[in-house]
Amino acid sequence: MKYTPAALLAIASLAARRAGEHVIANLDRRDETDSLSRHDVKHRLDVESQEVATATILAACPDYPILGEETCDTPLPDAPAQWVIDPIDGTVNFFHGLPWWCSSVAIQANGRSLAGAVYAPQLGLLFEASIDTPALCNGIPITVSHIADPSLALIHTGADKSDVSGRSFKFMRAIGAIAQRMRITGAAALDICMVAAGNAEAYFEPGIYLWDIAAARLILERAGGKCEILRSYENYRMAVLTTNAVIHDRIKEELDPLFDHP
Ligand code: LIP
Repeated sequence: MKYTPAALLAIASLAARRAGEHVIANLDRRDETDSLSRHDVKHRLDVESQEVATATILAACPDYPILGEETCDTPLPDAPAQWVIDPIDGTVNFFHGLPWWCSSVAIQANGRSLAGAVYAPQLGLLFEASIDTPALCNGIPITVSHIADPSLALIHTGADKSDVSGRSFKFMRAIGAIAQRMRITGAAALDICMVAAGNAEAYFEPGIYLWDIAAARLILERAGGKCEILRSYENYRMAVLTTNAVIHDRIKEELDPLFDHP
């Protein structure tokens, strides 16, 4: 590849920042939705900020295709690498005015993230990492926590938006029983960055998408954490467990058998 990880990270960070800044510049359009459903919102600014991120990437690196949440139905050509964009992760939060959302951009090769950035403009947080640079939050190195006892762990989770009935709650019940406290904050990339920064011990979700985790998982791994895809489904959907690494096996032990229970 002709780009260094540092160069790819600079592009990812710029694209994530520009996507987030586009949203901030248009906060007065928070009610402009393309569709509203019981468990989801498709927002006009999602589409626009993906276009902003795409234009930023293509200006600096026209060589690889781009998988974006808003265009995920378009098949991508075979290529040695691909960019992955989630223009607004936490769209439902954003729609309601909750500042807990972010823009996420990563580049992947062979399923592995090489560089990624997660920008939460209303929280003033920019998380970044590449395969040969450390995980940073606002330029300062971050590391995972050392809590090894699940009963002292803060565990973030979320309700799979394609099934917020039985399945998600089965896992939530188990997490509630294991953890010191469970948190459902509604933006997977930020949940994972919280684990990376040592502000939580784990994040699990039974149905999440590649664009939600592509950048954050690298940030977590570079901060000393562990990310494991517990199940893979079609259309870029998966069940994912991310932890501070020391607690990983004990949480997996509790959650993994639940996939096979009705
Ligand atoms: C959302 C997540 C949220 C999760 C939903 C969804 P979107 O992403 O980050 O935490 O529970 O399943 O995927 O749709 O806001 O980009």
